[in-house]
Amino acid sequence: MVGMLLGLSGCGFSAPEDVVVTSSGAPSDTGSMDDGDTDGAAPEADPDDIDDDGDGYTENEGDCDDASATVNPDAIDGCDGTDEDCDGVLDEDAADDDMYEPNDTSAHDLGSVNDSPVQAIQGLLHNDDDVDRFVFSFEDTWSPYFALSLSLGSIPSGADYRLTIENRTTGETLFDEAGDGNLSASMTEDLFADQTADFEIIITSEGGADCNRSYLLTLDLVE
Ligand SMILES: [Ca+2]
Ligand SMILES: [Ca+2]
Ligand SMILES: [Ca+2]
Ligand SMILES: [Ca+2]
Repeated sequence: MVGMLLGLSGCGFSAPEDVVVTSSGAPSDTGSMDDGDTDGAAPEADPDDIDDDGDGYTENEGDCDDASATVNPDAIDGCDGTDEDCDGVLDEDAADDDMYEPNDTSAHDLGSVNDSPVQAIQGLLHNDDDVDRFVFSFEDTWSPYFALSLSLGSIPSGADYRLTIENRTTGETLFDEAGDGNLSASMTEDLFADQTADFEIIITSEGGADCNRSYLLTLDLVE
């Protein structure tokens, strides 16, 4: 086929743009088109096989930004709104700076609210997949307390967080609401009656989690 094209080129016929005629008269492949020819020449390099930013990874090796050496599969994915390690999960290594982690799976123990009736916790949801769990115990003995006010405030603007409170002993869900701004639960004596138990607070995001902006969780056992 090439031989026929060369023969015709002398008669004003245009060769395909990826074929040039060399001084020796042999065709060579410039690679300006997909290398679907059969001329035997080595195919040109795939640009996605070239490590443009010198971070050790090409696009085909998982570098999702080959113009930035700080973005590659080996990077630490800190809190900056960029998925530096190219795994599709945003800012997950920001959890390393969170004193309450790893409370996704192992709840952070706040102790007994009878002993510490007022508590304030500044926590962070690193991304919309983050789950923050806290556990506290309550002993239903004679006491001057009749209600526990529990509030999740300072939810970042534009975000919706969910507050869930469960009785760990019975598995009962006592409170479960999502919203912005502030979420408040009041656990009255009804809920505590004969419920010397561990309670779990679960904070999740419905969207807009911000690893730079902490929420404020407060517990206030009131008389
Ligand atoms: Ca690279
Ligand atoms: Ca890169
Ligand atoms: Ca990531
Ligand atoms: Ca990041």
